[in-house]
Amino acid sequence: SLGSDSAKAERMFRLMDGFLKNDSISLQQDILRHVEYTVARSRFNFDDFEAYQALAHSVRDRLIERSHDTQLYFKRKDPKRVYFLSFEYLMGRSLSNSVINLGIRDQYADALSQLGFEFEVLAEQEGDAALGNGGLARLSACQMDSMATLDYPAWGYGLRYEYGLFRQVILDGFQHEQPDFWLNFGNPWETERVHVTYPVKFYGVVEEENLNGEKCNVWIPGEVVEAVAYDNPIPGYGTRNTITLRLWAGKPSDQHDMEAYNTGDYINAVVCRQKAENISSVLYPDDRSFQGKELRLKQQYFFVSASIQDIIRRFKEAHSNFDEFPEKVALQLNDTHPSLAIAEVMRVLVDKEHLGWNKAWDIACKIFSFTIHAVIAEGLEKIPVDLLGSLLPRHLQIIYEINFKFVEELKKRIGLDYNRLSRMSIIEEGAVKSIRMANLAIVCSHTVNGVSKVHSELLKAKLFKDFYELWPQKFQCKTNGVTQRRWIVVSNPSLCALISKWLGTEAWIRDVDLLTGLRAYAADPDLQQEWMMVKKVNKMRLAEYIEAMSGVKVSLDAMFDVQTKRIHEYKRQLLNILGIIHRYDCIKNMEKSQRSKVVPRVCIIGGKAAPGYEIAKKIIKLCHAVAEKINNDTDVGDLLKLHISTAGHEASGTGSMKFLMNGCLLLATEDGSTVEIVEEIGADNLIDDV
Ligand code: CR1
Repeated sequence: SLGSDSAKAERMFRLMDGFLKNDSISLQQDILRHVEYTVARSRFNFDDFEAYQALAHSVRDRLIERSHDTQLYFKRKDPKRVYFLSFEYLMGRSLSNSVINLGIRDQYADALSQLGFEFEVLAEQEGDAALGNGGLARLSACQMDSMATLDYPAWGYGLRYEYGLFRQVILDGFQHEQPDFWLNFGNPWETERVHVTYPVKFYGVVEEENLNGEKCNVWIPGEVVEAVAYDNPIPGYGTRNTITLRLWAGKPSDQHDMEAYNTGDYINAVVCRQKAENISSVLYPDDRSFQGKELRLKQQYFFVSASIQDIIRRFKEAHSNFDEFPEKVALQLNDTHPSLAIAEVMRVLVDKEHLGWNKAWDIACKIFSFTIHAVIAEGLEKIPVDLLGSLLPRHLQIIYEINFKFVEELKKRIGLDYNRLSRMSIIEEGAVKSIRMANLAIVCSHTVNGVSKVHSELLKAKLFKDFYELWPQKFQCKTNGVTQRRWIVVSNPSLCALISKWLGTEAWIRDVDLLTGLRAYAADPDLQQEWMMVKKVNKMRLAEYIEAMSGVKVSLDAMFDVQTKRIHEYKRQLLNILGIIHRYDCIKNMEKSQRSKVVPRVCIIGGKAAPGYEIAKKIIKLCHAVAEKINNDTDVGDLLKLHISTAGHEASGTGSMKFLMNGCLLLATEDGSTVEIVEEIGADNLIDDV
């Protein structure tokens, strides 16, 4: 036993090295042990992939150790915990990130080379965990890294999709989607917690019962699915703090088909059990258009219900009174996707814990905060009342009740302004009566934030003006960021080495503001030369990749002009292509003698289109058609119909930050987070006119 006082626990946590040693011999032994016993290959005969698996398992051991210590530490300290609820996480690969954050990258590289392997080569064996669509999902991943690094007592909750974002295959210039069964070769990073499971209910009816003279609602479900936890450790950089991303998967429940077994329909009962797993099987690939699909709603409730049960279980282990709940629990809603959590918390507190409506609502209003990532009203989720009522009958009642009380209160504040009342109502009347999830989230949350200054102002002035006028204190701005650990240290090791050398410290890896220290050397010709070398070598790597992928040879002396992000009309890939066509035309019409003055360019456009988004798919085809024309330089083609979207639709944008921190120039409009970026880098580093 470590004793009970928290100071002792803290000391243990700081000093404890764990059982595993990180010297070269210990690492080699650990890797070989995993080759032999985990991967079950002979330690005298294994290939790169098996070596990667063993390596990953040895890293995982170290993560697990830290994660145990972290949990023990926080259990004893009992701080307020932050729970980040997100429907999507784009974690990508874990190996390099983990060993860098653990501070044992070099030790591993050395150990592997003693065994005749190269770290970089094995790292390439890892697949991507692509459990998300784009910016929102990568932001979740960056936030987990930051919370771990800043020693937060944080948890991330989400869904363990079996199929991540579809793989893009291009045939004849057209995008085709293929399933991303990322778990095919196993996932060494996760731990299945067979004992951390919760029943999640669907359908059925609500009945009123009498409990000690009080009326109380009992939900009798029509279907029960079990949620099982898969834990993914997230190590902080330069700290032992290792937090957990807990992802839920669907599992058949013993409760729901006993009936079928009893009536003898054995085969059907087994088939039915299998269906439960479908809940978490596939990620929806549309990042902005909302469709009222039942499966998606089921997924949302499934992960929300399991997470809330888990959070309340943890709270109750240490507390007997819900008065303390708001001091111990903060729930961050990442967009509207998890906002059913509000109704679920109310249901648990009212129907199961019997706190009474007012007390439950008071607690709910103290624990939730809400991040909005959308710019336009069409991007906001609306759930048809009929759909919600059939899938989650009790939640519909609760949302009606929340709305009734809210509208009554509102009438007292603003009078009988029916237009405004109907705009602010959580329920939207109309052809399809539906629940406005953003309104629900705003009504209950103590803070609401946009993701850049422009966006946050827009929320106050347009999208949620009525709410801002009612509750100005709720509205905040939290400009997005990306972690330099992923986007410089992992992705650009030579730039990382350069920065650390010139700053004389690695402290910038924790504290990104220290990068401004480089300004003092910006004019130093030695730094400039080293910087150019780093860029050149990276360009060579990219050129090799382009040739391997597409067969196109590109010049290293050309300027690389890159736009990589989801394909959307508002992101203006079309404008980019038209610009390319224009430049092509100019070159064609130029005197031969003038051509030497043109800066050669390699234009690179990358991104996936949602499978049902026709125009985005046509943009992909256009890209390929233009590329084929230009790369083979025949005559300039047909007339074009065009649609150029306007600025003002990007809530923040995070891709540009990743390029920027790797020394790229930015060609952008002062929209979204570009405004804050310019504040940091100076207007002279923004090109908004070419
Ligand atoms: C926004 O479009 C922003 C990210 C992260 C996106 C983008 O501008 O940088 O969120 N929204 O905040 C989104 O993916 C589903 O909505």
